[in-house]
Amino acid sequence: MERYFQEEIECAPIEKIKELQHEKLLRQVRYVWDNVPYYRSKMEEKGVRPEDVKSAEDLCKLPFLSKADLRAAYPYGLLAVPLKDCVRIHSTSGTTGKRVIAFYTQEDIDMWNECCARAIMAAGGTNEDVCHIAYGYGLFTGGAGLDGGSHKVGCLTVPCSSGNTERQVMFIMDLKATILGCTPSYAAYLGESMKEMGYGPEDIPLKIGIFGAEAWSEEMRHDIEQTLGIKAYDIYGLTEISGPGVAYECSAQQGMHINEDHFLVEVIDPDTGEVLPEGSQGELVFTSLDKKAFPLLRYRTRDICVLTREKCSCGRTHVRMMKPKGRSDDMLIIRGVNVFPSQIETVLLNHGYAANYQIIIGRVNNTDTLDVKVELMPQMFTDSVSEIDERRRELENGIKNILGIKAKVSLVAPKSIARSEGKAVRVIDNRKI
Ligand code: DLL
Repeated sequence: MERYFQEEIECAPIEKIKELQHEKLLRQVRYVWDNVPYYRSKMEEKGVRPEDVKSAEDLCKLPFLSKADLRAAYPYGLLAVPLKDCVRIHSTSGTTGKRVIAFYTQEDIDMWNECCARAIMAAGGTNEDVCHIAYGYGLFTGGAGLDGGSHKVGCLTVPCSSGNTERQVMFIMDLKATILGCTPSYAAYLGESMKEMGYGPEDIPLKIGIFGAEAWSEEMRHDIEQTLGIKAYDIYGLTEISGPGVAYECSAQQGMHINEDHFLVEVIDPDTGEVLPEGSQGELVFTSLDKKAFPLLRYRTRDICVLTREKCSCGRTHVRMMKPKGRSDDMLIIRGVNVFPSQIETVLLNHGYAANYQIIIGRVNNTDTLDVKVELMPQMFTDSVSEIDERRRELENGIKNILGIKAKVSLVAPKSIARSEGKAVRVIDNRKI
């Protein structure tokens, strides 16, 4: 039985959603014009005023916002309400430059929590579940977002945050947790650790996983489901637009429904900025229709993705985004070839490895080098040099076939690549240093 948190809006006829988006968009453009001088001057530069936006089709007249704008406007430049109306901030895990800060009013938090509640119920969660949250709590939005959603659904919420795997396992087993929320890479690590502790899927009480915050493949989903004995669901979001729950998977697992009553989505050509027809692959751009404190219009996510409006068997009508293919700023150009780390990951998983690898890029004599360090699975571990050589060649050929360029693979002992408690760091690009 399909479960909904807000069935009426989740399953509303598309015409009704479009109508709602239309009303909200006009109101929001005026609101931003009146309250965010930074964006107002961007609009003035482009020669566009609020009255020029008469429908969603006019959205393309508005200027984009990017991470660079958020940095330039740091910390308060895009804030639309007096600071006293804000109740919280979250911040991105950016590694360079100033962090991006997003502000929330209580209303913004309530809306966000509802989005996460929709995700939990779409995955089958109810108020009888014990929801163990191992996303980081703190500046990262993962812990707080799922926590808020879990409260709305009425689950018993276990705010474990990330880290201390032994304690995580103890709580999951002792409190009979049925839902697990964390990054897919941490779920894989938890599964690996529980297996080592002697727990098989039949011993583990978990039923549902709600995993997101980073790209993960279908192969990885399958592996996690097997080790933990669960059904794993994808959830998408970004700090700038509110956090997890911008989009989520339902029982059909054919893409993630975007909460279109709150977020208007476009797909653009990342090079030209031109809006592409629905169904084309391009960069996702979001406009938040309800946010009060940090109301971004046309925010460029850098996530490359395809949308579909095909009818979904779950009954929801909101548009779905397929798994992001990668981020346009994650795309590596190696010897002139565009490479997404996910392509290399697919080769590894297809050959029976887990997603424990590192991609190291360097430059020797003006030529890019691509090294892929891959952990052997425990059952593959052997003293036989020829067997390891054979495995290595197999992977090198697999990568060559998919990317068209040669990589040097080295196979390393199980557990020798550092694990991440949050998002995995899989690429080391020494060319930038
Ligand atoms: O990662 C919010 C989140 C927390 C989503 C927990 C899901 C679960 P940021 O740290 O701002 O926010 O990172 C946002 O992460 O633009 C994507 O590139 C990537 N991302 C998030 N979810 C997914 C996903 C959170 N399900 C950036 N699949 C986004 C692939 C994802 N990439």
